Amino acid sequence: MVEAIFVSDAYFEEFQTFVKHTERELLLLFDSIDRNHDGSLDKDEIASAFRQAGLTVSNAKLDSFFDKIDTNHDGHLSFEEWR
Ligand SMILES: [Ca+2]
Ligand SMILES: [Ca+2]
Repeated sequence: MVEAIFVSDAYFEEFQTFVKHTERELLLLFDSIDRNHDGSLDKDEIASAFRQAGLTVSNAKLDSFFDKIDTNHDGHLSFEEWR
């Protein structure tokens, strides 16, 4: 990445803060969806998260959303897959 040479340290630090912040947000979101606190999200937890957000999602949509994130297809979303 040639452009990186011209990026100032200040900008880089800002970017790192942004990434860290985003990751924290993602973790908070992950934790709030992980109702049984087993460190992974199953389809029911995702479904109730959608419901809680006031979204009606069809089973087919939920399945394809889940499959997209569940890269190892074990039926659970780890934080690694989630982020
Ligand atoms: Ca869980
Ligand atoms: Ca998985």
